Parts: sequence; structure tokens; C-alpha cells
Amino acid sequence: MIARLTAEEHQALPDLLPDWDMVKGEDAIERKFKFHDFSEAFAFMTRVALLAEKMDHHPEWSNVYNRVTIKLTTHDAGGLSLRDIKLAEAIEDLA
Ligand code: H2B
Repeated sequence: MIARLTAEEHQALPDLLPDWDMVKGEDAIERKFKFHDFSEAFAFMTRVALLAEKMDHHPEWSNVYNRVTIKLTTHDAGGLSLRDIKLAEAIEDLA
């Protein structure tokens, strides 16, 4: 079982990941990305997909034309874990 974030780790989230928001009613974080067009959005998704597979941690996400919404939570933990923070930071490095 993967450990969920502690209260202290939760409190650090806004500083660590300022562009990510808590999802209402869920222990999850979300960021919305907007690109020039579908091609750019999908290229970004491809890079995130390869990263996610390498990290064995996968996003819940959606794409509408040039917009990509990425939600992160850890299913095996029933909420946020350090894996979500690591994947969000890696996505930030790509974006
Ligand atoms: N991704 C996410 N977001 N949460 C998980 O709990 C999770 C995952 N578990 N990717 C991984 C895969 C697990 O099922 C495999 C077997 O390692």
C-alpha cells in the first residue's frame, strides 16, 4: 500500500506546484494546459504518456482540441501520494 500525503505534505502543495489546483471533493490535483492547436496538445500528451509509463504512474486526463486537463491521484493509495508530486514536477519540466 502506498502512503497518502501527510497533512504537512498537503500544506506544501501550493508552494511546490503553484499551477496545480486541488480538485473539489477529491484528494487529487489538477492542471489545465492550453496549446496553439491540437497537434501541439497531442504532442505534449505523447511526451507525458511516455513519462507516465516510465514512472509507472498514470494520469486521469482529457483533451478537447488544444486543451489538455491532467488530474493526478494515486489509485493504490485512495488519494494523493508522493508519486503524484513527482509526476506533476516531471510534467512541469516538460511543459
Ligand atoms: N497510476 C496511478 N495514478 N495510480 C496508481 O495507483 C497506479 C498508477 N498504480 N499506475 C500503478 C500503475 C500500478 O497499478 C502498477 C501495477 O504499478
